[in-house]
Amino acid sequence: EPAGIGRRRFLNAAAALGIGSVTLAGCKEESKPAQGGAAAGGAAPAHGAEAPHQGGAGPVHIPPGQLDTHYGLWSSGHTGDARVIGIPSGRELLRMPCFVPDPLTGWGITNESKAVMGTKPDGTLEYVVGDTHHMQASYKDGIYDGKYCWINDKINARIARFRLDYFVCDKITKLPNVQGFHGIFPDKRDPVDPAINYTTRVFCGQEFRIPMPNHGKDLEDTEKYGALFTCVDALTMDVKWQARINGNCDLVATSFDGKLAATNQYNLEEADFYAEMMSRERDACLFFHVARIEQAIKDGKFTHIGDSKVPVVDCRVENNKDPKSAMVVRVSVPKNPHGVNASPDGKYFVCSGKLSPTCTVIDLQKVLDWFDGKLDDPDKSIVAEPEVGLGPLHTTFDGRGNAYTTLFLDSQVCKWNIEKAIKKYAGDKTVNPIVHKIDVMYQPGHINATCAETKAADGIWMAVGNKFSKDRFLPVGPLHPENDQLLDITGEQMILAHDNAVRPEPHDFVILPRDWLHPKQVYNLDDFPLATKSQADTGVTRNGKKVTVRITSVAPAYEPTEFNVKVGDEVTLILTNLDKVEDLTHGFAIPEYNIQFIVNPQETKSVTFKIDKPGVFWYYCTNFCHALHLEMRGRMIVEP
Ligand code: K7E
Ligand code: RUQ
Ligand code: CUA
Ligand code: CA
Repeated sequence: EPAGIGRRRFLNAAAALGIGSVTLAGCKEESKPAQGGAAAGGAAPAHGAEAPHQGGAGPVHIPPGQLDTHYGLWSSGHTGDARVIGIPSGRELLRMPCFVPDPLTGWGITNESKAVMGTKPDGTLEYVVGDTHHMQASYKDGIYDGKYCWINDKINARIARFRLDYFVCDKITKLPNVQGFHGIFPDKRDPVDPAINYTTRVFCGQEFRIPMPNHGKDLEDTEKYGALFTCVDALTMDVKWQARINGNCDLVATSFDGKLAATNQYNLEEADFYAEMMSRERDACLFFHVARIEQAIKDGKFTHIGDSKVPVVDCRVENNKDPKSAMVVRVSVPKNPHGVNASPDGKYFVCSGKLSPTCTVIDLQKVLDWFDGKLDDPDKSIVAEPEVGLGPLHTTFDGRGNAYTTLFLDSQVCKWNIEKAIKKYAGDKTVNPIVHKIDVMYQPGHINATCAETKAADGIWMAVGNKFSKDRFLPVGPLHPENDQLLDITGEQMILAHDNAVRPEPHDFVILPRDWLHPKQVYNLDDFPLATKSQADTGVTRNGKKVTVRITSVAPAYEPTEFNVKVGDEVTLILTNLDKVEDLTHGFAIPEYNIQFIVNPQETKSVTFKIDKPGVFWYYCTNFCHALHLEMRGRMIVEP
């Protein structure tokens, strides 16, 4: 028995007796046919099951033929990509490759995806690993507009954008002079132009301090070490500017009025080792005045680092002491905070304590007052510091004035009321801001409720990403799945509704109603410059050793069904799927040549490869498409 769960089992068994019928699946009807009398018979299962979900958010089980009510956009951690999860079912609907190759779609194999990912001079991929943490979507008028979402790669300091019409990655940008790129957040409107009420910037935090520039000199000169807060243009995906800061960045938040961006900082000590990183009693939440930074750049007040062309402004606090011109201000937060999250009413940022059992609530109007010279001490913008429990990491919101913070060490979620926490901090000892705590399994990190960081936060479902699942799933060897749990938060008390095993390891995610997205399910042939629009235009064209092969697919056949090339040729093979029917995807694989990809209806993809093995190679369809799918193949005939 894993240590520390005995108490859980006792509590859960007691709760189960009260309800009278409990099933392993948490859904009585569903498990009846499969499990017979044993599961439905009312005996509490031996191993830690909860009562069936009976809250106000609706059923968790989505019956066959029915659709989920929400989309979940999920990071995949060191799997290096992103996923789309149906909520509330927890079903994984799609893997969205970005930073690492994916043989299903041919990501990292096709020329089009390699152009997005970036290649070395020899044509191979620049990077084949990735570590995605934070997934955030584009805004308009304070809610998601369904256009884009972004995700970070912590390993190689890249940011990827996905188009949400096709759910594909269309751009990847590398941040210069950055290591340990962690938090990201899009802005929600422009700080100056009221007509720009949508996302045009994405802010990116650098966690690891490195020499600036990191060219092998200054390896031990801590004065030369620094960290950057980077602004990426959301539309062009170019890096707009960077801000040199003290300490480090971790997570990022933006205000609804567009004026402020912030990052929590846990290494104000500027230390290289964890023990020293914990030496200060308080670290900080660092606020950026976006309009002033961009004015400074217009005024030419910037430098460059190394050979990067990106303008870098000086946002170190010692050079930003005058509130009237400062681009940055530091609000102190207890020891080594983690996530920073914006409340949906637009008023507060909440930093989670991590090493402190508290959350720190910062009033954004008061931060703006400091920048206006109307508040003498930036710490006077702190309006609450409720004690929530051990190891607070991230906070989400229900749109009804409550916050929900994950407690990593306590393996709980704490629901607390923001206004009550403010009253208590102001001196009213009679109020208790803590509303409810619930056990989650186990060690939760990220948390997000439906539409929580939008003006439409609705407090229906809340997902919690647990870093350990221990005994919650069938054992599959030493690597345990992780446990994404779904909670119903419509009532006063949270109700645990559903466990969902996920491959390690998701960090952040957002959940939005399904009608906020408008995906297209068939491509437009005209969007692909290389498209072969008619079967008559297929075939081989040769230019010396460079050979272009144009192929089309119409179920159940390619056109042509064979082509000839020679050892030493460099082949560019362009495949257009002329099928127009929704869901009629074909695959394309060539044995011994490391070629595999799919083409969706009306899509075109290309691959370029060197011919080095003579013989007959059957190219074939990998994606079951027709009764004659197995017959959908052709010969690549390679002459010596
Ligand atoms: Cu968002 Cu997991 Cu990268 Cu917190 S970090 S848990
Ligand atoms: S054959 S649809 Cu790959 Cu066994 Cu089956
Ligand atoms: Cu085309 Cu299978
Ligand atoms: Ca610290």
